[in-house]
Order: sequence, then C-alpha cells, then structure tokens
Amino acid sequence: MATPSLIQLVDIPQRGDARGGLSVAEIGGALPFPVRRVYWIHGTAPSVSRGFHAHKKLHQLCVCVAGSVRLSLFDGRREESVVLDSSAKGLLVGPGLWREMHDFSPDCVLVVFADAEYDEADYIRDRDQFISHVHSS
Ligand code: T46
Repeated sequence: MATPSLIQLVDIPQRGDARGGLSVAEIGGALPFPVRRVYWIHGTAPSVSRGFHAHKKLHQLCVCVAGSVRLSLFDGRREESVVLDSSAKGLLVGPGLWREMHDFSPDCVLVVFADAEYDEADYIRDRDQFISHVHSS
C-alpha cells in the first residue's frame, strides 16, 4: 500500500467575480475543524526561516493569501515540502509533524486557522526531543 503523503492540500472555494477575488474557509467546506484562533505571518524576509517545531495536539490549516512560502514537514522518518502560493489551496498540518517555513517572498501573508488557543506547552521546539516523541508514541 502506498505511504500517504505528509502534504495534505485542501481546495478553498473561490467565489470571486469581476470585482475581485473572494475565498471561503468554512466548516463543512475547507475547514475540517472548528476554529478557535487565527493568526497571520507577514513581513518575513526571504533570508529568514521560521517554525522549527512540532505540536502535540494542534490542528491547523495554512493558507498563503499573498506571495509564496515553502513549508516542509517531517514526521520523524520522511520529509516533504510544498510551495504555497495561492489562496485557493490550504495545507492541513496536524500534530506530530515538525514544520519549517522557508523562502518567504517579501509580500507573503500566511494565514493560519487553528483548532485551539495558543499554548506554549503544546510545542516541541527541540528536534531531538521531537524524534524521541514520535518514536515512543
Ligand atoms: C506554527 C507555524 C506555522 C503567540 O503569542 N500567539 C500565537 O498564537 C502564536 C502563533 C505565537 N505567539 C507568540 C509565540 C512567540 O513568542 O509569537 C511568537 C512567535 O511565535 P513562533 O516563533 O512560534 O512563530 P513561528 O512562525 O515559528 O510558528 C508559527 C506558530 O507558532 C506555529 O504554531 O505551526 O507558525
């Protein structure tokens, strides 16, 4: 059986018209969970990388609504990456995945929908600790 990809992309319905774009993320559509927090990452220089952590429980949907960014995911065994450059695609990132963000375009705006409030205790910020965590669970 084929190994499932770490990259889970969802289509975001596009409801734009001649006046401009309009993208919709709603429960029953692109969002597979009730949203309890939204944050957005912007103004990150192309030379800067972010992330370098995993979450124990958090589920998120990442949508690049302007510009582009490369997200890489590592499950403790395999690493896969994807360039997000469209508000018509979202990347689902669940728990147990080490994530890194690279190659931000200067105009990148990455919007992230999360199923829980911010909780530093949910982060694993040490890569070796992450690898021990996934291999013991
Ligand atoms: C993730 C990737 C994709 C808060 O106070 N509240 C928040 O909701 C968030 C997200 C962050 N913060 C604080 C924690 C740090 O002091 O903001 C600071 C920067 O956060 P961090 O270094 O974790 O940012 P990134 O860009 O490395 O990671 C973020 C999310 O934290 C993370 O959950 O999956 O984006």
